[in-house]
Amino acid sequence: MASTDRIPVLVPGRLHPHAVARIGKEFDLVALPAADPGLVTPELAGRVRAVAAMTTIGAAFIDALPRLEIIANFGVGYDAVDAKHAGSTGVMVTNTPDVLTEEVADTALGLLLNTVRELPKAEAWLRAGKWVSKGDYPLTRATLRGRRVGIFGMGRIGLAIARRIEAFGLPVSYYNRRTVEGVAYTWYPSLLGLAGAVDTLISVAPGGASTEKAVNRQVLEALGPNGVFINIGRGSTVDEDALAQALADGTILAAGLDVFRNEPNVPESLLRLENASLLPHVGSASVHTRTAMADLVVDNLAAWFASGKPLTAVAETAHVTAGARSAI
Ligand code: 8YV
Repeated sequence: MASTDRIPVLVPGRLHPHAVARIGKEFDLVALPAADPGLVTPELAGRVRAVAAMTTIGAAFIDALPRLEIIANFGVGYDAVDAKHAGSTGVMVTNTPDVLTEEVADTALGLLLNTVRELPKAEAWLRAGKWVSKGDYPLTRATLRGRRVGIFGMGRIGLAIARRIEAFGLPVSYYNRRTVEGVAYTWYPSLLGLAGAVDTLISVAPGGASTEKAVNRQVLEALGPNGVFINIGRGSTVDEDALAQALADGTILAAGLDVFRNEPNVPESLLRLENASLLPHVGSASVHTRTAMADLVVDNLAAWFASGKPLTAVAETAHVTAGARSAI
């Protein structure tokens, strides 16, 4: 196999240290403070062939790197990368599916339990000495028992969550634009239809224009006063103002959120709610899984430069072949 240690791989902004270390060993690592086309010198433009990133990669940045062949995104969600533009200019984009599926599904179930059974608040009660001074933690208003669960986004992670929900003894249905082959769970042709049929909605939906604020006032009203909303996908899929309002006025019972529109900033309207369980985007955040994601980022680069075929291309660039960029 030809050596790749002279292939310049640009890392704009922060990236997982294991990915940075491997890129430094296996490629010619080029660090840039941010993915800003204004920072691309003619020297960089003339030689960078790959980008490895967990930040926004816009069309202008892609265009500023005329020799760019591949963008390896750290994360299964790649809404921060303009993959459509990349695909149309012959640039491959890869993401990190599979290696995080079970971890994110585990977190989703933890968040659901935290939300419904108030476990973080019960622990805070104990730590504050209230078990001694005031007695038992109050019985939780909500329970998982008897719930019907709807999943918004039945992809790999959605399926892994559904399997866990089944093990908890609860029925599962889902909304996707199309039915998922080989999946026996009940499909609803609209998110509103799903929300009306269940009392627990788990969003695993990707970000982007097609899901922007999909979870809105109407959907929350359909979920109803016993409704629990969980978001492990992307904050952009939720109208956060409508959600905060629905939680405050009893339109729904509770919410558990791992993702937010403007991370790491969480709206004050959500922070002050007692019936919102909030996590700082930790869905995949274990040493084990983040290391596996970092490896997949670099393995995609290695596969691309060895064979012209990455391991996990995103749909928008599945057609891109090696040499496509220079042919455009
Ligand atoms: C990471 C994620 O937090 O994979 C994703 O899409 O949201 C998470 O696993 C994120 O990619 C880190 O930037």
